[in-house]
Amino acid sequence: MTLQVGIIGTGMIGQDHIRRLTQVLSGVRVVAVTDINLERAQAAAPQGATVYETPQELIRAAEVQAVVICSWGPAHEEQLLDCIAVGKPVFCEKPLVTSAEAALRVMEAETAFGLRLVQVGFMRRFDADYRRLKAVIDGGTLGAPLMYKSVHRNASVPEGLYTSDMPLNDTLVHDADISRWLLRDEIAGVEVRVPRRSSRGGELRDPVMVLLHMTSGAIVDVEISVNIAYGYDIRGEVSCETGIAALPNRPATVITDQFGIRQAIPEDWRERFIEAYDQEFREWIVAAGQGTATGPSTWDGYAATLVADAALRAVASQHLETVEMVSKPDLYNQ
Ligand code: NAI
Ligand code: NAD
Ligand code: ISE
Repeated sequence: MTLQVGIIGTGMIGQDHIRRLTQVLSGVRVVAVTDINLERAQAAAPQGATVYETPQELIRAAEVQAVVICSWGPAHEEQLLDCIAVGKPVFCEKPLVTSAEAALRVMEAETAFGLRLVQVGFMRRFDADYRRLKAVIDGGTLGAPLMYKSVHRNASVPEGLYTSDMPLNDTLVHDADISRWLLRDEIAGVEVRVPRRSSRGGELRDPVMVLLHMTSGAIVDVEISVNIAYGYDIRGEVSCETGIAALPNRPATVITDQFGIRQAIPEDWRERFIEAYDQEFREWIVAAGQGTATGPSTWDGYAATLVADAALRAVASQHLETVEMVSKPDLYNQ
């Protein structure tokens, strides 16, 4: 069976996901696209796909069996609620939504529907290195995890579009999610420290240092730097009771020339997580073909959104801000 998919948002990641769904993965076909900027949608549409004028029309089209949302974060809530209203499985890029209240509205709609329909784009959970790291922690040979160091560096971010809130409500969501998943823990509190500002980002608040206080007492420190020039560098190291487990350095061609001996670093998220995005969609296609969703859920999107909200409060207050979750609906325990 071939899953017929509609894409909402044909910007950077929308175009990259269209490429993987048309040229890399099997069992799927992009039959529809839309974007608030219709010219961009037309340019990105694969051969034979229909360009719809609005997300509402695309979501309701009979030919569309499942939806991929790659619009910007503030547009996600309405598009998710629309997919749930018609019972279509939906892959939604992170952040799920941009406030805890919006996340609760999506959760309410999905639980009322009674079946998981939403997978959130937390692709790190599908990365082979993160999966091997988690297997070591879960195996228990190193004892309980006590601390986790997460380094999240972007070479650059789009000037003017990426604002000072975004290290905390756009970028940090990946580190928040991977910490909960790796440590099998929830985040109970957030602190933010702002060091000397990088001159490369002008007035942008960059870098930031975030402390996530986990329910177990474990502490996660996150470095977010979004203008570090040299590349897209993602690191992670878990300190346990009797040892340490860390993500490996990525294998890369060794170049020897007049500047010395060196290995290339990924330019951006597209390159670093290329296999992880492929794998997240492989798993999504299987579940969506059965009319449901697996993987990172609305609950996980809600948790990350709460952390983003707390981080924004913490950067203003310079105090520890607590995170309080509603009780977990049964739908997300299955
Ligand atoms: P982008 O700005 O390049 O593309 C977004 C596209 O959505 C634009 O073409 C825009 O015109 C369209 N759009 C916005 N609102 C819309 C609406 N209401 N209806 C239809 N189209 C709409 O942004 P980018 O970088 O592609 O990011 C898109 C999403 O993907 C964001 O949620 C972002 O957080 C996420 N993302 C995730 C990454 C990951 O590693 N998982 C990496 C990059 C982005
Ligand atoms: P982008 O700005 O390049 O693309 C966004 C597109 O959405 C644009 O084409 C825009 O016109 C369109 N759009 C905006 N509002 C819309 C609406 N209401 N309806 C339809 N289209 C709309 O951004 P991007 O970098 O592609 O990011 C898109 C999403 O992907 C964001 O949620 C972002 O956080 C996420 N993202 C995730 C990762 C990741 O590593 N998982 C990486 C990059 C971006
Ligand atoms: C982007 O939206 C992503 O999700 C990337 O993975 C992240 O590194 C970047 O900072 C975000 O802006």
